[in-house]
Amino acid sequence: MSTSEVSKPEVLTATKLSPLYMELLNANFIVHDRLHQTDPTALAAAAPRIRAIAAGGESTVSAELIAKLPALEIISVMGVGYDGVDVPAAKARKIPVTHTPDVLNDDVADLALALMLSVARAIPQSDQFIRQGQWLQGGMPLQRKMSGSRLGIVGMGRIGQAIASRGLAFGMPIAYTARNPRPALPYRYLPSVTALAAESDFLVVITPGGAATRHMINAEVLKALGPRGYVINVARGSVMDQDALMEALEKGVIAGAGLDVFAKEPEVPQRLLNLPNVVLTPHVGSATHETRRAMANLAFDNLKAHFAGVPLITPVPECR
Ligand code: 8YV
Repeated sequence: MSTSEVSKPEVLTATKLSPLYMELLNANFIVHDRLHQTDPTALAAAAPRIRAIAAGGESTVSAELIAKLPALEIISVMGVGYDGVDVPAAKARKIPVTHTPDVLNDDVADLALALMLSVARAIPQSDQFIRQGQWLQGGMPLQRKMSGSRLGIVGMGRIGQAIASRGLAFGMPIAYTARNPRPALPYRYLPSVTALAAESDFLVVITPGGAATRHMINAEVLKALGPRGYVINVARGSVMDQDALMEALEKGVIAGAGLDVFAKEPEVPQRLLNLPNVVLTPHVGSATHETRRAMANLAFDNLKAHFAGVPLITPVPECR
């Protein structure tokens, strides 16, 4: 080990991370890649020197893992969501958690609108229609108009607001539900997700994951959305009762769904794949070169700030 390596902080990666984040970590730190999963004995040996955990938005960082790392000083998540991190356990040790808000707002909002249009206008089916030569036999069946229809947003944080502003450009009346109303915003607040669903044509879910929102979109909400309603999930799979959703789609309780997130990724049940009225994407809300680069930089810059002893750039709200 060279002299410069000796002074480099040691970092554990929580799960397989983006190559863009890994590149920065490898260039600046001594990285123990998923040692807790691959080699617990080696982890025990390195643990007294591990000062940081680098994680992704879907990573799990349990209280048990935190407890195994006596020198842990910071957890930096490359992702806006950090529902997999046991924040209370980190806070109990005064270990800050950081995430990457804002830089992905546009991409996730763009994908929400793309899923809305895809499911309402049957874009994947239209593509298949041409490729399979069906156009030669006649035109595509008519589809559903999106512009001007009612947009309901579950969660009015930064991404929710980016979705709302896009909805305005489509002439959509906008309502939302959230933990707290935001009177400064020009959108109608409804106190319950069921009430919001009843008044929406497109119900877009962009609320944090975790215990507080688990199965928030359940059979009752889907029933309220009704047979002309579409549900779009760009949040976390845990927010949706996936069994209730499949049943609602099969029975025509709702018109369709656009899903970027699933209960047990990367597994998607065959029952969901069999449905014609869903459009599926593999958790790609923030997956553009530009945004993933910005996320990796921000996740790394938080670690850099910590080790330089300067204020963290984007600690999670609980750690501010
Ligand atoms: C990514 C995400 O999948 O930001 C989040 O919370 O779920 C996604 O943007 C992930 O974080 C990439 O590491």
